[in-house]
Amino acid sequence: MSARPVVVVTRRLPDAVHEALAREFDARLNPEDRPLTAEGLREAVRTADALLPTVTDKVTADVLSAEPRRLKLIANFGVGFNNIDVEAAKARGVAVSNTPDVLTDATADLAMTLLLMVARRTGEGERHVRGGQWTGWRPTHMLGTQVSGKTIGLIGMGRIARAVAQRAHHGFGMKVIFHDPYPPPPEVAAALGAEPRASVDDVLREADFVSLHCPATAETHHLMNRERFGRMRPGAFLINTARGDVVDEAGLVEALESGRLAGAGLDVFEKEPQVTQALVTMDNVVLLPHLGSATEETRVAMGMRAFENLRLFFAGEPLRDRVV
Ligand code: 8YV
Repeated sequence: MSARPVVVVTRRLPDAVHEALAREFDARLNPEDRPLTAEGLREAVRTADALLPTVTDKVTADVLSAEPRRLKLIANFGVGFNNIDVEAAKARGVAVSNTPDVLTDATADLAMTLLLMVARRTGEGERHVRGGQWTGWRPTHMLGTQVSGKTIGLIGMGRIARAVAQRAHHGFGMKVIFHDPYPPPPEVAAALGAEPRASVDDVLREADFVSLHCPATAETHHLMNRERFGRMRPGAFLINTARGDVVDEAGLVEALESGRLAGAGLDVFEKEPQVTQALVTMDNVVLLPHLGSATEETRVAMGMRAFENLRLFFAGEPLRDRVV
């Protein structure tokens, strides 16, 4: 029997995924969940047939230049792959896969969670009760913003944005508008009650809630900058479950401090796990530690999807989720 492919798994994954990986491969697991250093990743490039990284592993051109290279596949745990220099991987003939579909619902649920939390001031309310400050019900206490009937503007209209549109329109009676350079077919948008707009700025001008659903690329870096915040409706809210790089956090702080924006709900940050200090002090900002896909069911499904890509690749079959 030929040796089984060596797969380096960078972080601790759910048990069911560990079991599947260990059954099929010479899986180098990380039950202690210690993040790999750049040198640890370079070592994996030299000694493993495949790498299963997460968003916390920066698979840079430098990491991929480690020689002699044994690595043939990077099976990313996550749909976003901005942690990987995919051009450098492609140039070296290293394939890359991701895990779409399986985290769509969980992430859309979290976008709605943030939207509701920030509109209804629930983080603030929680802190109020836990802090022992609640003196009793009163008609004008902690009034928030009504969600039902408002307009949500989606930047990007891929899988997750569509699932948000479904929830917002059919669940909360919201008007849904969106911009995407590669829009879905009109009948798909219509079924979600979603209307296209010609530009990001057109969405910003109209939306009460702007929710980001684009990938982090060179084009979307700081897409939401000072100028764009200035084009949002006064009193609008920003929701980000995409990637921190899409938002200029300094510009966001200014827009919140000036009162231009009423609030923000953020699951992702420019320099995770660091969070711009000014945001931490603001009561009208909800901050979550990158929990978009963090359900038991979804994290198992993501692991099994990465496993499926690994299995197909080493069986000589086409990857299900090829990135490059
Ligand atoms: C993951 C995500 O938690 O899939 C993504 O793009 O941001 C999250 O679902 C993270 O990327 C895991 O690597």
